[in-house]
Amino acid sequence: GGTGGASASSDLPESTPWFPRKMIDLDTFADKVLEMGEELDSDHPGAKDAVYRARRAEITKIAKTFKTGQPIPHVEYTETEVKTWAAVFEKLTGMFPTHACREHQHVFPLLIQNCGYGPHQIPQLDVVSKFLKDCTGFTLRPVMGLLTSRDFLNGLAFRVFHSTQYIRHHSRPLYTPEPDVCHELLGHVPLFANPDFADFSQEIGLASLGASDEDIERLATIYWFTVEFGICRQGDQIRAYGAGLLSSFGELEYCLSDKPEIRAFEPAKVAQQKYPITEYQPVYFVAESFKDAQMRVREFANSCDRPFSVRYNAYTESIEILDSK
Ligand code: HBI
Ligand code: FE
Repeated sequence: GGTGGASASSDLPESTPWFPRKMIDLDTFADKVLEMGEELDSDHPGAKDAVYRARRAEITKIAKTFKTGQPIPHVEYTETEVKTWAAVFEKLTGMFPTHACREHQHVFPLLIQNCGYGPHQIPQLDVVSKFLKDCTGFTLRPVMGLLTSRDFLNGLAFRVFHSTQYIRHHSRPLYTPEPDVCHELLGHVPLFANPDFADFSQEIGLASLGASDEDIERLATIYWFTVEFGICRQGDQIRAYGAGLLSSFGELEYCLSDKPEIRAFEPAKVAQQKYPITEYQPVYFVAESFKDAQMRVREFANSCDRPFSVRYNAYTESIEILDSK
């Protein structure tokens, strides 16, 4: 017993999928990345560029060897990399005032002041992680590429966001088929500095711990339509808060146009929605507020068939199991 690892887990049904119980358990995710991890997919703009691939491998080595509690090593980005960042930064920051939600706009100047955001350098994950920790308790962990939905969502239960540290290929600064540091820093990071959004994200993470494969699929779909492609009502306007929108200048324009269909955010329905991953979304779901969205996700999580519930203890950075729900 003692640390709550072995003894309490014997109380869980045997069919319960393994899940992290302490922050250090996240160290086991480090080398479990999906496709485009070490080998780049063939339609990736950098696939045939040996220099790019070697550089990417150099940066992902940080993630491969990272351990809980260590500072995230800084990367000295090249001139080419900074130029790519600058192109994305200039394009997107021009659109934020008219397209990003107010929470994103509130935090962005603080990131410029405190974290080195600007066109002339790529902010360091370590600096950004410390800033987020002060704002909401969220931290960043470097990751080599795409994690499974289960691992990725499980991290959110600990208020941990797995972030890539490499940048897209310089040949197409406004395109990337996978997450990169532009997507993470410009799309995700500003929202994780908001307390209500942090709570909302952690709620999805907590629901994912020990969930069935079917429920993981549903939660990943809810994640997709909120944290990645969510829009929200603000006064008489609709604005973007999803990182996939805030980091794509084409879709950011499109999502607020009259082309896509817009529906109310009801998790049970959202969870069933099919979506394309290589085209603009035909459907978006509009949240009334992050607090409202969190309550709805909590209700949805209670309707899932997990025979126990969980709580995060921030003092011990560990998960407590509550057997009756
Ligand atoms: N892995 N590193 C990383 N970054 C993501 O944004 C990400 C992921 N794995 C799965 C995922 N996103 C989502 O599409 C959902 O499946 C949770
Ligand atoms: Fe993302």
